Order: sequence, then structure tokens, then C-alpha cells
Amino acid sequence: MNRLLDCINNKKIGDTPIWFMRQAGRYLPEFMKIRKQNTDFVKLCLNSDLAKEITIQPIKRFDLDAAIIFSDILMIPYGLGQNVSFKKGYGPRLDELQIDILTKVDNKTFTKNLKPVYETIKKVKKEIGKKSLIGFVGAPWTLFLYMVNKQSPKKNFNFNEITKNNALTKKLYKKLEEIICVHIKNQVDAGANIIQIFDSWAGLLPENQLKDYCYEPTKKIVEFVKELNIPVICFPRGIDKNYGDFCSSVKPDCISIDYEVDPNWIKKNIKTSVIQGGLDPKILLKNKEEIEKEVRKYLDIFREQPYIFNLGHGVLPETKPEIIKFVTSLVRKYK
Ligand code: 1CP
Repeated sequence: MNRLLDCINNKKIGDTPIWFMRQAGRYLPEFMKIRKQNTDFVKLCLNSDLAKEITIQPIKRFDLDAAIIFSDILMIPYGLGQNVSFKKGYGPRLDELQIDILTKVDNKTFTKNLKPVYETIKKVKKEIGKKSLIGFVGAPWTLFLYMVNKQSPKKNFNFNEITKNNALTKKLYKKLEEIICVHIKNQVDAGANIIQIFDSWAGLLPENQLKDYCYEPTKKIVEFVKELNIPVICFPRGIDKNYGDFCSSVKPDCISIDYEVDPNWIKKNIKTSVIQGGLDPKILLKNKEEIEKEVRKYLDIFREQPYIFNLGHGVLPETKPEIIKFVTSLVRKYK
């Protein structure tokens, strides 16, 4: 039995599957121990034995329905030769974007650069039995943004500035659309059986640019994944009521919602994609009564349709591992 695939493919209701965005990571002491000894984050992602171990850590601790491979969306710029580093307390830093060099990196070279990521998938697959293995990519917009801005847009963001060089924008989007598909295909060939597309910064796009920068390019990727016969989950974070237009245009098998959009609005307006997520990760820092109330709220709202339990964004580093266990058991016991 595979709860996640049953829910997405067979539209099974009840026995809600559960996994967490960022389930492998900084809130787990066993991750922090490995992280302390491995100060170079990209190198850690490229160490397939350690990446396998980190991927499996939350699966060992909690009864989750899926593993998500330990890697990062920024491994795509890395694979294209734009170096990435993570400075403590600062977030990602990317080297200068050299568009003419980057567009010449062919699929074979890219695949070779990220080979350890695919090795990780093969190794995880051997250890998780029938549980789902989620591969992932950043959406074209979110990757474009990091690559041009060279750091998190949390610190500075101006749409006109980021897109002012029309020729570069076109070239980079074209390359990203192609290479994202290569990265997906490689992950599927290695054993990933679901793909999630993270568009974490979709909410920064001006509304009148969503179609060109988010829906249309994402739709091409979604169609590619569907051709591989693999279910695809999209997470266009922060687009509020545009989740409706997103789904009618992009048609993902499953839509992961953030915590700012009203789940009742989603229930009423989205009929064609399975719903995932929604709960504010900050709720998990509260007491158990409040957590239970909010978990139940989402389960109640979506009880008559296929629903995957998850958060509206990643697990926060301050979250106690015990709370992830608590939420998982609430979801398992829910009738
Ligand atoms: O120890 C550390 O300092 C590293 C923290 C960390 C971790 C654990 C980063 C740096 N990335 C990851 C792993 C990761 N990233 C995973 C696999 C683990 C899992 O989910 O269990 C995944 C799926 C991601 C995806 C990712 N990376 C996204 C999309 C999801 C989201 O959170 O919106 C984004 C935007 C990134 C970029 C990134 N990588 C790391 C950080 C701190 C960030 C965010 C930077 C920013 O704030 O702009």
C-alpha cells in the first residue's frame, strides 16, 4: 500500500497521507550532528551516503508516507556551473551569472555534475520499501530569481530590475525549462516516483506577470512529468486567489497550498487537483491543544476529498521533533 500514490492517482479519501516539507533538516539533532561536521552544504548534498542517511532520518523517526530526497533547488545552478555557497545566517550566495558559458553546458555535463544526487535516490530507494520517494526541482521563476539576484530575494527584490535585460531573461528561461526537465528525468530514472515543483517566490511576481513567468513555463514542465507517467505536485507559494487560475492553466495532479490562502476558498474553487498542505509551520511552535485544533481544522475542511497532510511551508528549525510525531499520530488517528 502506498497512501500518497493512492491519494493522488486513485483519489482515495480518508487514511490521509502525511509528509512534511523540509522534513529532513535543521530541527533534527541527528541532522545537525552531520551538518556540523560538514560545513560545505553543496558538498554535503553531493555526498550520496550522507545525503541518503539524512533523507531517511525523518522516516526512521516518524511514520511518514514519503521521503523527499536531501538536496536543494539550487543544485541546478550548481550543475550549470554557477557556484553556490551557503553562509551561516545569510542564506545562499551565488557567483556571477555567466549566461554564455552556462547556456553551453550540455545535458551530459550537467548530469555528470549532479551524478551523486541520482546515486542518493538509488540508495534511498533500496531502504524505504513501498514508501514514496519524492524528487524535486525549483520552478523556472524561483531558479531564475536566485540566479540573477545571486542571493535570497528576502533581502532585496525589484521585478523590473531583475528582468530588465530581455535577451538574458529569454535565454536563461529557455535553458532552465530544458535543464529542469533533464534533472526530473534523471531523478525518475534513479527511482523517484513523485515530483514536486517548488515555486517558493511565485508570490513576488506582479499579478499581470504570473502567466508569462510562472504559469506558462511551469505548464511545460508539468506536461513533461505527466508524459513520464509520474504524478506532479506544484507549490506556487504566495499567489493567494491566483491558485485558481494556476490550477486551471497548469493542471498539476496535486497543488500544495501555503498558509496565507484561505483553505475554505481553495476547497470551493479548486476541483481538478488534489490538495496538499496549508498548515502554518509557526503553529507547530504552540502548545499541543492549539496544534490539535489547527490540524483538525485542515482535516475537517478537506475530509470529503483526497487530501495530503503537509504544512504551508517548510518545518521551522525551532520545531521540536516530538511535535512532528504528535501531528503524525493525530493525522493517523483522525476518523
Ligand atoms: O543547514 C543548513 O544551513 C542548510 C539548510 C538547508 C536544508 C536542510 C538548505 C539551504 N536546503 C536544505 C534542504 C532542502 N531544500 C530540501 C531537502 C530536505 C527536505 O525538504 O526535507 C528541499 C526540498 C529544499 C528546497 C529549497 N531550497 C527551497 C524550496 C522550498 C522552500 O523552503 O521554499 C528553497 C527556496 C531553497 C533554497 C534554500 N536552500 C537553503 C536555504 C536556507 C534556502 C532558502 C534561502 C532563502 O531564504 O531564500
